[in-house]
Amino acid sequence: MAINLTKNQFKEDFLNEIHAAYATDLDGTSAFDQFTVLGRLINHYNGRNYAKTTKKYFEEDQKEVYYFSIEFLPGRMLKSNLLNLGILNVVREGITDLGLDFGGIVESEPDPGLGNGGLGRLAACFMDSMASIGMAGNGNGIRYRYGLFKQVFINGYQVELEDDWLKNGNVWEIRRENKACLVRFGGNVWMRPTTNNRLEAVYENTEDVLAVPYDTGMIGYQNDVTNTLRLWSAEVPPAGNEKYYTHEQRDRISQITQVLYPDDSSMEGRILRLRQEYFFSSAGIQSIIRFYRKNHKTMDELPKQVAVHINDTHPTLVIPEMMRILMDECELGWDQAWKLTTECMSYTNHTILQEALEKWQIEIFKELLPRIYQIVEEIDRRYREEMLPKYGEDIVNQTAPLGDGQVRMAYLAVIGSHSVNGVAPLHTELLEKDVLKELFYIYPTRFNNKTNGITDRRWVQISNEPLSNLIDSAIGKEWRNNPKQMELLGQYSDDDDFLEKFANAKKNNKIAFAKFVKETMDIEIDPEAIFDVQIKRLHAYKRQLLHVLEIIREYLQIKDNPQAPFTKRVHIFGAKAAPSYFYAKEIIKIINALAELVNNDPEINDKLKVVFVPNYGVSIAEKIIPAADVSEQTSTASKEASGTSNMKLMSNGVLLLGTMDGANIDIVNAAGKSNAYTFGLTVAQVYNYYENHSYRSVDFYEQNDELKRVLNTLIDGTIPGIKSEGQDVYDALIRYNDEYFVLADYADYVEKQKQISNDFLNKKAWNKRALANVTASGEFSSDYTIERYGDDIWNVPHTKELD
Ligand code: 26Y
Repeated sequence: MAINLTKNQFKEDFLNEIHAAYATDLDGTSAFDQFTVLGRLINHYNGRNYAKTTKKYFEEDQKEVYYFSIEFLPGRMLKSNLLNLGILNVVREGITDLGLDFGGIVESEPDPGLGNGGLGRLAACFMDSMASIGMAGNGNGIRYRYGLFKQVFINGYQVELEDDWLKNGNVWEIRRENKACLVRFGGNVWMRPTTNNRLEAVYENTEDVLAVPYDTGMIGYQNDVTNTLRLWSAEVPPAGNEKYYTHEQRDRISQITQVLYPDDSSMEGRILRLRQEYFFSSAGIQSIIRFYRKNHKTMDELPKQVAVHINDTHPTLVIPEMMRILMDECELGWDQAWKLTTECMSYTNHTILQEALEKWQIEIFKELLPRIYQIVEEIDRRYREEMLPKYGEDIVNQTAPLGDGQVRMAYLAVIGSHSVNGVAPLHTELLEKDVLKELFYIYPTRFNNKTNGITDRRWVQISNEPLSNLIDSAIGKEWRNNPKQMELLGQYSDDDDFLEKFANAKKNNKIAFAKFVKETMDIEIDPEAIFDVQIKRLHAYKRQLLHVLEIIREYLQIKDNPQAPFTKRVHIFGAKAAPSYFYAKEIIKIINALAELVNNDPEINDKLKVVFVPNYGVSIAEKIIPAADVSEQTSTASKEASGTSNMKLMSNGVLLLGTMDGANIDIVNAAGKSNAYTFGLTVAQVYNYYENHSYRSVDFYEQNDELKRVLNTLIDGTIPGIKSEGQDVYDALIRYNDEYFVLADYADYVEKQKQISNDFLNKKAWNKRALANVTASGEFSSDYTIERYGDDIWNVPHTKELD
């Protein structure tokens, strides 16, 4: 239910809270102060519900899910909390009545950048969906003192600044010091026989870290449910603990939760990351077991009460940690502990890139986590003992948790879980046939697919109000509860009047975005142009380069013939590169250099614009997505596990231009082939090139004069300001044989871009196809994804009926 609140009541509450918090009248407060006061009020309004939800789960002894993720990217929470409490409009009106600027207040909230990209944002969509469908679901992660770096461009180069998001406090979090626990690192451990014939782990010289939880309420959509996102912070244990901490140790401790690792697809073997992983895995499992024991005398019911989900391999140590607690603290034998553990655990893989599969040197691992290592060794020993007679030495060596002097986290995760899933049908198929094929052979029934999803509450209802209101007026509000109802929009596909309103909503969003670009970047863009959008991490496999080559092609086309007709384009990018990813940063520089050239050439005459919005993240995405016309999803087939910006753009009526990769395939199937543009090599063709070693990028270069000319601009001075960058990219594509098949896909991609320029001119047909995308987008709601996780993997119920 929505909260019962009148505008007048709200205004009174707000003014009282201003006085309580700041001891001043309204005119003495900043937008941020007003935001904080709104946050406090929301906490007042919702506190009782939050407490009630927690209590209900406990009293009814409900099974709960614990979603372990080293990243969560929730975005700003003010509007989503107001929406979910059903008081967004009342509060907005009240604030406006008081003469305050609601938009400015919203923008003053820091955006918690506690993740890199898709994986972290997925975790946040899942939190929202769990609460909103009434599922008992908790998040478990790290409270990074500093989030992902803030990106600025200096002279076209990416420069990383710290993201001090907690500087002014965080109104949403509750520090629960009474729920803290100790996490042990290092030292020695040995097993001492006890009087009752058991072995007991004795720890010596460990470095103990206090894990303090900060809880944030995850408010469900108008259903009185508030779940918990628990983020752990590392602190020096309080004095009184007999140990003494040196400066060095204190530093090491505070480092653990100091900053998020800014890499998303190349594994860093650094010990600090392993510390982070064990830290939140251990703290989370300890708190789960402590809670379980309040209600239960034996451990037998654990899998009936608890589902632990491992989001990528980063929290895999929950497996040996649960084993440790069950054996060392609850005094269970190995077999029973293993049975309970594997029944609780499930794992999602998010990548097929080898360089993103985590592996830890045994030497490092053992020294940092001696008891956990003993347990992993025993998992490995038993695995080998059981599987060797059935599958032979080769397969067992290839799949065991320990091998090549390393702990192989993905294998440990599969072996210690009852379920392993990929994030789109193609991705799951590739896990089974390629990346994890030997383990699939051994455990065929464990593998399953759960296609990703996104929450339309944030990505449509909040960020695209013009569209949301239009949908309400056409089909009523039930789609807000049940996104598949967007199908009902199908009846308007030939309704001229509706299509015009639909186009107008888009137009207004484009105008708003143009205003933002003008104000923040001082670039004029024409809302009548095609807004061609690519928003995602900068990575070679995602091939922003194709988009770059298209811009160069368009530039040359206009320069060749400035008078010829040309469909206006604005090419919009948002992308951060990992600070150590040199090649990705070179591509950023090239895009910025191109922007400089194209945007300022009088002969181009505003037909073409390039806008690289700095510091892409959830908040920027909310501005770009509603304004987009074309959604670039150009990964090399097989490389993008799913993609999720493709889904967000689809719900906002944006036509996909993409390869048959990840969830693009499912999006195109749902929207209908004629409502998207697909191009490029198929997975089979890519694999064929690998098998036969038959790819020669230079052949594509030699055989396509246009492509040759475009590529040459990287090195012939056409684009001022790039020197080594242009050369390096040119070399990667030609001398080093183009690892991601950019040149192979160029011609087909350009062909589709030309079609887009043509098709866009027929406004009505375009709008109809854009609407077809919205109409079919409901199935990509994370509400359904979470329902499937609950039914098939976690065995946890939910209260809301979904279509
Ligand atoms: C181990 C470390 C280097 C690492 C850190 C972060 C490895 C991976 C990641 C993050 C990966 C990630 O964001 N993957 C994306 O997950 C999305 C949600 O499933 C997918 O849609 C997307 O295709 C995939 O690249």
